[in-house]
Amino acid sequence: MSKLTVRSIFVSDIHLGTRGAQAEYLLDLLDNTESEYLYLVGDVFDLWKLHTGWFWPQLNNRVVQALFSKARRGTRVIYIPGNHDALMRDYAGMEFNGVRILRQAEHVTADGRRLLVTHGDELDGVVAVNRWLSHIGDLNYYFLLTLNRYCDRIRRLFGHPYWSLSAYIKGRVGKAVEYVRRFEVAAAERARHAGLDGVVCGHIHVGKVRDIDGLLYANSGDWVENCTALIEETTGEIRLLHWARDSFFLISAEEETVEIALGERVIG
Ligand SMILES: [Mn+2]
Repeated sequence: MSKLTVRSIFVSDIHLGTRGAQAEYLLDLLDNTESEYLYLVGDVFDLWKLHTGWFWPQLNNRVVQALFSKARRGTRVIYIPGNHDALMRDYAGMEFNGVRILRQAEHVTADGRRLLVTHGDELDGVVAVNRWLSHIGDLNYYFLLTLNRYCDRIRRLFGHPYWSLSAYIKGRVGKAVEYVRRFEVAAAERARHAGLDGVVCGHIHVGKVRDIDGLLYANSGDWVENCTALIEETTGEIRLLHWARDSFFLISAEEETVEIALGERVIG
């Protein structure tokens, strides 16, 4: 099967090391795509979990191997650590097996736009309502991820594709919606101050491509709740890809058989 060939791929917030990481879907993306650039836009590893509940299945090693193998075969792999893997920021400027580590980057698209690539946690101070709320948010976050996992397991049992409970709840909570909006505006402002044409970031687990007062705002989302990535086409156009929903390679062939099987069970 031929691979999806694009100019660039941006992924972030994979949170390898937690049970919530959807490594299987990410591996599927890496195996079925080819690109000139691959940006890892932070929170690739969840080092906050190193001391409590570190979860590292064999699948995670395959993800890491897939990244190195892409670098070996000529993809320019750039790793910009986030707040959950901030330890890796100490290695900014260095290169490991062809993977370049940077604090932030400037990406020039095929159509000449200059984009700031950054994880986005540096905006927390600008955006957060208050510190107390952000701690509550973090507790909620891990709780929701756990709930999400059980929800997904039950859905799988009934043959439903992956769906994120926590993403659903977040989308409907007023405060969270307001937080997202403020984050997006602050990120775009940052690009404007740097004299650039837009920003590519992650951190808030809400994948999106939108225009904010003439600036491009692009968020690659996450691989815990939504399984999204940003791709840059050879024309320079940037789009959000929902890999768990739209992946021809993973879902489409399976879904049909599942439905038939369920149908038979209902009739029987
Ligand atoms: Mn983050």
